[in-house]
Amino acid sequence: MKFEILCKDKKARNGRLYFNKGIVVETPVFMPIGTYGVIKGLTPEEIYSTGSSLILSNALHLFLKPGINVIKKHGGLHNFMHWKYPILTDSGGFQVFSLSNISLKRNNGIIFKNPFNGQKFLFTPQQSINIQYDLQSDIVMCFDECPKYPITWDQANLSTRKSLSWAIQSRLQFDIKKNTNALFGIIHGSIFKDLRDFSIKNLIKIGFDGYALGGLAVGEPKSKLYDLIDHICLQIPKNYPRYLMGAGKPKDLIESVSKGIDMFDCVLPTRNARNGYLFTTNGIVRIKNSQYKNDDTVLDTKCYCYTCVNYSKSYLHHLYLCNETLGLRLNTLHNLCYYQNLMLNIRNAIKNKQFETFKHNFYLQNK
Ligand code: PRF
Ligand code: ZN
Repeated sequence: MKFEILCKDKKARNGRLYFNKGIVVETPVFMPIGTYGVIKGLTPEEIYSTGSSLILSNALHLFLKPGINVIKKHGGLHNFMHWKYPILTDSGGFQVFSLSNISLKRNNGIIFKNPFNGQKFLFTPQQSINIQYDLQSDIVMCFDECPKYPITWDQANLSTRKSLSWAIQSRLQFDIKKNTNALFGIIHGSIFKDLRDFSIKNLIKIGFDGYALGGLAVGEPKSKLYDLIDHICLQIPKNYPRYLMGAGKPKDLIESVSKGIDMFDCVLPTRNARNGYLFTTNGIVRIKNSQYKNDDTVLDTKCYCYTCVNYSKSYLHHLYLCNETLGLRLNTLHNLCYYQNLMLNIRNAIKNKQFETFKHNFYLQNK
């Protein structure tokens, strides 16, 4: 994978990620999440129709279910799930805590209880990198620890050093495997700027194909989040992609782009869609509300997705109340389209050197 910056508007960047087989992805980019190698309810053709061409999946989840040997037999995750475009895989360090309540931290990895069969095992950086290799992931993430918020400086210091040691081990294992895809380092340090600086400096010394901002959007105040993003972005060498992990309210995307972030992932558009919480250019629509029972207008007049072209809010309301699978699918399609349109508008605003105006107008329309 190669990265190139096409143009800048102040700190906001429009660039390109070049992948194998000539696939090009423009940045800033939003990656929908397909944890188990599926974006719930959608076929790959439908995912692509929303404007998504880089998706995220999770090494640990796929390792547990269906197991890596099953996917290896297919020659990797792309073949297994019939997805022709690039895949970024998260390493599992963050996911262990959401999957199991029994996960003990150790210096060489995390002792983890498989929630499906109760077996305990040690999950290590080497294992994570091997799994991501077997998945044929286009962008491999280092194995890291995402500390909770808030923590003390001393706790954050230990955690940052552990993640750094795991980054060194991840880099080594990736090179041992002669993996020719991309490996991203993950910057940690909680809310402490000196620890963030220490993390960045050392990750740059090791050398990665891109740098992710980890341990953010975990409950810290927005002002802290934005200040840290700004502080961190200024220190990442400019010709490398910068990826903010797990943050994704529309305003967060816009604010982060204005500070120099190029890549995002978040469950928000897909998870909210399934809960009937729909993003539109006129604000949020909670489709279960009774006000939509007889509303024969479309969800979003400015959206040209399959849902908005063909269905009324009244029908989507009905599907929601029937708990109908089609409702989940139509809502997910629309929310992803909303997000990808937002990203397209962001990129166009940067190209036209209009990003500040775009941001201002977006805030006016989405108070
Ligand atoms: N590390 C990893 N994945 C993540 C995070 C992290 O810190 C976050 C933090 N918001 C989301 N996903 N590996
Ligand atoms: Zn739509």
